[in-house]
Amino acid sequence: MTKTAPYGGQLIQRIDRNVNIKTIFHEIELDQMALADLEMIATGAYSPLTGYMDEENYNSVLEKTRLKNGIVWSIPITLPVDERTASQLQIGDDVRLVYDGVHYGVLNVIDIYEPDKAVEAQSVFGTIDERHPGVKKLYERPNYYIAGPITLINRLAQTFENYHLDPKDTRALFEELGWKTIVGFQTRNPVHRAHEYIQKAALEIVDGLLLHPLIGETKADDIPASLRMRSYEVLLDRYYPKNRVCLAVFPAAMRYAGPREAIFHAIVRKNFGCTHFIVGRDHAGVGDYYGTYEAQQLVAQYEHELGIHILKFEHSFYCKACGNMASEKTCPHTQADHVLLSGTKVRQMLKNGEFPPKEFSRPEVINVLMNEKEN
Ligand code: ADX
Repeated sequence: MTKTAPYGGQLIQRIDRNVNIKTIFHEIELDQMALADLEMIATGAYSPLTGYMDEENYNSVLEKTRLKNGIVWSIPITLPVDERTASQLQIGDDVRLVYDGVHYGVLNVIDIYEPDKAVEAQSVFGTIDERHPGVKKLYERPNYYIAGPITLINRLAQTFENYHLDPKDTRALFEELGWKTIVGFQTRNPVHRAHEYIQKAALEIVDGLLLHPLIGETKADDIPASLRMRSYEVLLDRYYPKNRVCLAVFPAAMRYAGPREAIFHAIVRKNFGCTHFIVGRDHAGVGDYYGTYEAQQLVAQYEHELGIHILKFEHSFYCKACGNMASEKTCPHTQADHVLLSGTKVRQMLKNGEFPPKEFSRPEVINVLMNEKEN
């Protein structure tokens, strides 16, 4: 095992392919987010959670950013169902968890409750504005929550076969490689030079880098995971030391909860065996909902309790006068010398067949984004 203990002390393992579901009458149809959460709970990525949250834990997370046992937790992990399904279930029932006709899990019902979504939106996202993709998603999901411990009975299809590593696998790999300090990197966007810069800056002070792109559900206009993974492959091939980087996928859905999601992302990467975690500019943010360093500030409040070092990076860019990647911390020049592009601007350029500058993104990556079709 690596030196990092799983969050809460024990790596949760809830996979059992031999559960007999023939006698289980009730069934819940999962959505993509709940299905991904099922796998994340079962493999220990969400340790110490053993199931979808009951009302007490849910309220505690919203009000105090803590589970009811007092440990820090920032994102509600819930299983929404419609009113009809909720009315047919009782405490103590076993339920089959189904997605697209396949049985993936079972759950023992310990709680059924109706959330106040406005309260949830305000606590988690800091807004009730339905243009926010996380709030929109929250309101689209059904209105009752079912809680209880789960067991995963079937593994999900693996889209990126060589890159699916459970927390127990990354932990074993780090041990085998002799890495004592590992920095985790969350990302949902195509890799650019600033990402590369902060990853490599971190790599200067730790043994290994876990590149952990999120491949679960994202908002419609984000770049598809298949292209992002392909970009990483070409980049790693040419610009990263092979023996110091592990590329693996993070199958959960994106929440776009900015500061609260940064805490969640750090906890999860601790479970994957990371000792350090990068939080840069507007981590897990969207639009103008969060300040540039709000995520860093919130994580800093809880860092000593999380048991993972947070590496906070300032907004980084290429500076033409420096002839280097830099940030306000290291560069004396003005914005006129800085190559700064928003994600939206880059998406627009790609759409129009324009090549973003090589100071912003490696040409190899742009080639992938422009020329390859989504899988
Ligand atoms: S995120 O939603 O997963 O946070 P993204 O993939 O863009 O989006 O970012 C991955 C990580 O890199 C986050 O920690 C983010 O704060 C950081 N980051 C992205 N761009 C920059 C930048 N230009 N300077 C510093 N940090 C950045």
